[in-house]
Amino acid sequence: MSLQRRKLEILLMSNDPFVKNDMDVLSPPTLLAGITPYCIGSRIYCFKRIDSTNRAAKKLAVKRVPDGTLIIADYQTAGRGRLQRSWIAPPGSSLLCSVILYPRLSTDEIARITMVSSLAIVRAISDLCPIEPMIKWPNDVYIGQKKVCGILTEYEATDNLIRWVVIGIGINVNFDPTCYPAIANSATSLQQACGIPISRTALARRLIFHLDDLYRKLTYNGFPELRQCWKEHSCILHKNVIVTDGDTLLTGIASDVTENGHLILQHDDGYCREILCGDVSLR
Ligand code: BT5
Repeated sequence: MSLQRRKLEILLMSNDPFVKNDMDVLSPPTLLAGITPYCIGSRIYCFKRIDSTNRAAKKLAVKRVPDGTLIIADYQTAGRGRLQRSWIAPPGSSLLCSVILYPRLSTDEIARITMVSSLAIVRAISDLCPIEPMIKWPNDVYIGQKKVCGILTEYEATDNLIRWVVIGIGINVNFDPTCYPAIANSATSLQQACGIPISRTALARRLIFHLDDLYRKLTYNGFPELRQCWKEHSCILHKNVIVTDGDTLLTGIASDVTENGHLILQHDDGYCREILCGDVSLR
């Protein structure tokens, strides 16, 4: 049986014994049944409706809740991306969550957290769907030319040392982005890409598993191996790109990503520049 067909069958029958027919009810017992994470999901809060899981997570993070605390919601009234851009997700259609972490990292290394998260998302989607998602630096996951997931990493630091990090993750699962003019041409969902509905519970469980695994590796083994894996899933490396950051527009080849997750942009004259943040599109 082909890999694609096997994955589709897993999806349809929900081979995961802890995922019942009720595909869309996210609850702590179901999310953690049968798995014992090292950290992620140490505590879980599920909301039907919330302003933003990141906003709630940031309030909890300052109270030093357990490392790996997860906040998950069916609907956000004020979901957002970077620079206060809004995040579109109709009720019950998406995986919307935030994870609170207390990593021993300096602020220079914060992008590692976003990179580890995007790799976990790619693995979680790949476990369930017969598609190959790719990572677009710095914080997006794409299927083909369209965005299926965005990550919003926020943190607080003292003296260059991170006190807490919140990783906000929005994955488009079961909705048709073409119904939303703002993202009609730029977004996709797992359902749209696979042609069938996907279990949010199964996806959340795979995400907890992979994020837990990769965060443990980051903590104990460091970043080099993870960086290599991340690079294998990048959709911009070695391509001609345009990087915009505010009014600044730069062009060149996305030649590498550094140990700290910064993009190396090689200009046409050969000069290489390290980029810390921005939006990238293919040239
Ligand atoms: C992001 O920002 O992509 C990060 C999005 C993070 C959302 C999660 S949901 C759970 C948690 N709680 C929150 O409040 N946020 C996080 P950025 O790179 O700035 O991209 C934002 C842009 O993506 C918007 O300006 C739109 O153009 C586009 N966009 C909005 N909704 C989208 C969607 N559902 N799918 C694809 N693109 C979308």
